[in-house]
Parts: sequence; structure tokens; C-alpha cells
Amino acid sequence: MPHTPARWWQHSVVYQVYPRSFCDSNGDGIGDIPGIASKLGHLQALGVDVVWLSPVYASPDDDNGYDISDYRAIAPQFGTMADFDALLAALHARGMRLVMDLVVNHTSDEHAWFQQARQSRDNPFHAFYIWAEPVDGGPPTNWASIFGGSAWEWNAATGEYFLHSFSRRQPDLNWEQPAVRQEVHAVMRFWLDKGVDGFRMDVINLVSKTWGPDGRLPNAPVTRPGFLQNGFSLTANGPRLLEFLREMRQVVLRHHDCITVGECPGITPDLARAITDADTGALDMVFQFDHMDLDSQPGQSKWQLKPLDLRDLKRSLSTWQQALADTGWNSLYFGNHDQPRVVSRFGDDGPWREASAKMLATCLHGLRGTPYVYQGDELGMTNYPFDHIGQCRDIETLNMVRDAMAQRGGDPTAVAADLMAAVRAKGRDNARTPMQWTAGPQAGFSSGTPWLAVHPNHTTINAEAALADAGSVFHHHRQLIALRRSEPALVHGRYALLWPDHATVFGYTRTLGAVQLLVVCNFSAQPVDLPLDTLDLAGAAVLSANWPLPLGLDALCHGGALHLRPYEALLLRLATG
Ligand code: TEU
Ligand code: CA
Repeated sequence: MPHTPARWWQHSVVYQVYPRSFCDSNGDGIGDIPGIASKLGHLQALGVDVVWLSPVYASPDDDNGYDISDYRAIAPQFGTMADFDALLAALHARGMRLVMDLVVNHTSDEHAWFQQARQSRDNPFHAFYIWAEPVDGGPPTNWASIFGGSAWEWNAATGEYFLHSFSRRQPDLNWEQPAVRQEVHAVMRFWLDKGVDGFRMDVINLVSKTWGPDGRLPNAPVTRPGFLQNGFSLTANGPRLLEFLREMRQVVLRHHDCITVGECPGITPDLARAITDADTGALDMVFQFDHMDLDSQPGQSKWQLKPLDLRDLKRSLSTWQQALADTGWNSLYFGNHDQPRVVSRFGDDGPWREASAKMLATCLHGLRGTPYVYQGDELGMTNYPFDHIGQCRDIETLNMVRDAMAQRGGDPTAVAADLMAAVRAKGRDNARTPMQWTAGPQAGFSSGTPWLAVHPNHTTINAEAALADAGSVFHHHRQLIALRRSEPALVHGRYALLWPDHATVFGYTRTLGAVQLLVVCNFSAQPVDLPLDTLDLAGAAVLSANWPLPLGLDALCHGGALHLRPYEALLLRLATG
């Protein structure tokens, strides 16, 4: 039982909008704020409580808005501040809340602070960024940028390198400087004073770096000799992280009724618990990444593919469910703008697309935490069939392919088949293709030419068709979202994993007092007979199902086993007493 009264975000569902790809109102091929405002009926029909907007701030778009040049301005291609204010008011009028993306580990290199900082070592803004002298005529450490190459870039005007954990156009801010933190607090206040309801904080666990005793950033431990090292070991989870976040809570957040979620690659359950501790922590929840790494070769980049072993997924999610059971709170997600489409990744985007998309939604929404729905996942949108690199726009993908081809030598435009296979499986553009509204031209996304191609399957997978079909992936999501309001056990119930070693079934219970929910998901196209052991399904109520049950649950139970059809998912309330 919860010790403290539930906070509103504990029984909310968040919907992520990627503005570039949601809805284009003026035919320039880029989604925009008036486009979002025109689609609030869709969000309300789905029943979500909160909308998280990926960045809409002024940006040169080196990383689609995650490189911000002015934290208090709206990018012209997305609209005006008046458009933003109107969107916020319209959301509030419909009883929904708005969460902004806060990208403050780094700025754009076009931000006025960096423009100043790079001019001279005496400039007052110089200390806003992280600088270091060359070592042996080269970069100061062996750190790799997440987007390829060294994490250090030369700045001729000052004769130093600056640190960029992401692209060279995204210099990292130096949070050791109190003035940097004060500026960030002021930006947060600016948006909270406008009435926004919280922040999704981009790579917020990277803001405290692990400095050496000499006051310099040290080399990362060498795990792959001869290669640059993934900087996360020394850029993430640094010694002052909790202090910086608590300061933010103390100075800004505690004065507002808001929701905060920190994006935290490489975070541990212990640190996440400390950060989300309602009494002594700082944020409401974090996005952890463990379950996003399970289909890559261990210790390798995300592009080194490995089939998912469901037992790994169960182990990983269960670890997090248990770690934050008594203190802290989980966020629940299978997809976002950085990940491939979940139905293509963990389900089947062929013959079992609808069943598996619904199964994955059941599996996620049944867990304890706040669920996040990424735009298009409520339609079961799929990965894009990229067959040449010219179809891609994402800097991470383009850099990876460029670097890999350079290493192999030969014609850099003739991208090797294995690289394209990795792009098809993992490229971020998979999630960024335009939202599929209708079967019509450009899926109803734009009257012009979209910045990234529309998926050809929009003729069958689109919102118009999904809303009209009571058995669609959309309506399955809608029912799951509604259940969160009517079933307290879904919000607060204690989690327990069942059948941990089963290779294709993910099953668990959620228990609150005398109420016990059972979630059973078949992650395979093969039917399966699941031994029920001591579980008794007699008299259970079916709260959610993705296959028809004309003869009721009993028809699925034979000889002490539950018969599950391909990708079948059930959410049951067991009879008590
Ligand atoms: O992502 C942080 C992050 O860790 C990702 O770079 C992730 O490792 C990668 O996308 C997996 O392919 C955030 C944003 O969500 C992402 O869109 C930005 O590119 C990045 O920060 C830099 O701001
Ligand atoms: Ca537009």
C-alpha cells in the first residue's frame, strides 16, 4: 500500500509528440505547433493525461532541435510564441498537461553563450563550457562522442579543445559553474511561469562529470584498445549529480506542481532510487536504458545486432520494478524518438502486427510506473524499409555509416549491406517518419513534401482507419489507458514475476490488498500451453484481451494449462477468496 497519497502523475499516461513529424499545418513539410493544436481530439480520444513535446526551441537543427540556440524562443518552423501559448491553453482547456523537453547538458554552438565563450579565455562566458589543453598535440582524453569521433573539438581562437558528448555542434555546459546552474533555473522558471506542467530532462545524468584530482577530465578506462572510449563511464552519474538535481528541486521545482522525468543513459537502480526518492531525491522518475540495450551485442555499440532473448527483458524490467517498489517511481516505455518502432523490434510487424502491438502495450501498461506512449505506437506504426542511406536524415545514423565506411575504405556512397541492415533495425529515423493520419497523400501529415518520407504502409496503418475499427491497436491502447483510472491495483499494486525462465511468455501479477491482477503475454507467433500451477483463473474478470474470447476464459484452460494463441495478451482480475 502507498504510504503517501498518490501524486497525479502516478496515475497518468504521458504521450510523446515529436513535433517535426506529428502534423504540418502549412505545407512546408515540417510538423509544427498549429499542427499539434489541430490534433488534440486524437489525444483526447486516446485518453492521455500529459503531452511531452520534444524540443520546439530555436535551433540550427544539427540534431533536430536537441541543439538549442535560444531557450526562450520558439523555432520559426514550428510557429510563434503565440502559437505555443495557444497550444498550452488548448491542452489545459481539455484537461491535459504539457511537459517541455529541457536540454541543458549542452547548448547549440550557435547559442549566444558559446558564441561568446569561444572568442577568448577571458570572456565571461568562457567558463560556461568545458575546455582543455591539447595533449601530445591531440585531444585531451580518449573520449568518444555518442555521435562518432572524438568528444573533443579544437577551437583555434582560444587554442583549446571543448567537450561535446554529442555532435561537435552541441558543446557540453560546465555545471560546476554556479552561473550555469542559475541560468538553467531561470529558463525553467520562464516556462513554469507560463504555465507548463513539467520537464523531460535530456541526458540529465551527464551534467556532473567525473573530474580527476588534478581538476582535469581523465582518460576513460580502455575497454577496446585502439578505439575511442564511450564517454558514459566518466560523463554520466558524476559525484555531484544528486546535489545539482536537489538544488534544482529546492530552488525551482518545489514551488510548482509539476512532473519531472530525467533521461538517464547508464543509470543504476540505486542511483535512480536516490534521485526519485520522494523525500530526499529530486525528480519524479527517470528513463533508464537497460531494456533498450538487450538487442545489441554486450559491450558493443547499438548497431551490433543481437536477437532479443525474452528472459533478458523480463529480468531487466523486473529488476527495475523491484528496485523502485518501495522508494521512487518507474517510467515505462518501449519506444521514443531515439528508438526503433517497438512492434518491429520486440513484436512482429508482418502477419501478427496488430496482435503483437496490442500485446506489447498490455505488457507495458500492466507494469507499475507511469506509461509513456510514443506518437504512432498507438497505431502500431512500424520501422521504415530503408534500403539506401539517402533516405536517412538522422545525424547519429549518417555519422555511423560515414565512419564505418571510412574505416573499411572504398566507395563511401556504396553503403555495405550489413550497415543498412543495422540502420533498418536501429536507426532513429524509424521512429521519426511522419505520423500516419489517413490513407491519403502523405498520410494526411502534410500538403507538401515531408522532411522524411512517409511509410508506404500508411494506406492501411493510419489514425482514421484505427479510430473507425473497434478492434484496432488504437482502441486497445485507449482501453488500457482508461483501466489505469479505474483499477487502483494497476497504479499501486506490488509486482511479482511469474515463469521467469519461460522463453516466450512474460507473465506477472500486481497485488494491492485483496485485489490481484494477472498479466500474461505471449511474445511469439507459436501458440503455447502455459502450466498454471497454483494459479486459479476460475471466475477471473477479463479486463483486457487482444484475441476474441467468445466462450470465455474457460475455453482457454485445459488440464491445468492456459492455452495462449500467437501474441495473445490477457490482463485479468483474479477472483478472490
Ligand atoms: O538522447 C540521449 C541518448 O543517450 C541518445 O543519444 C541515445 O544514446 C541514442 O539516441 C541512441 O541511439 C537524448 C535525446 O533523446 C536525443 O534525441 C538527442 O540526440 C541526445 O539526447 C542529445 O541531446
Ligand atoms: Ca510546417
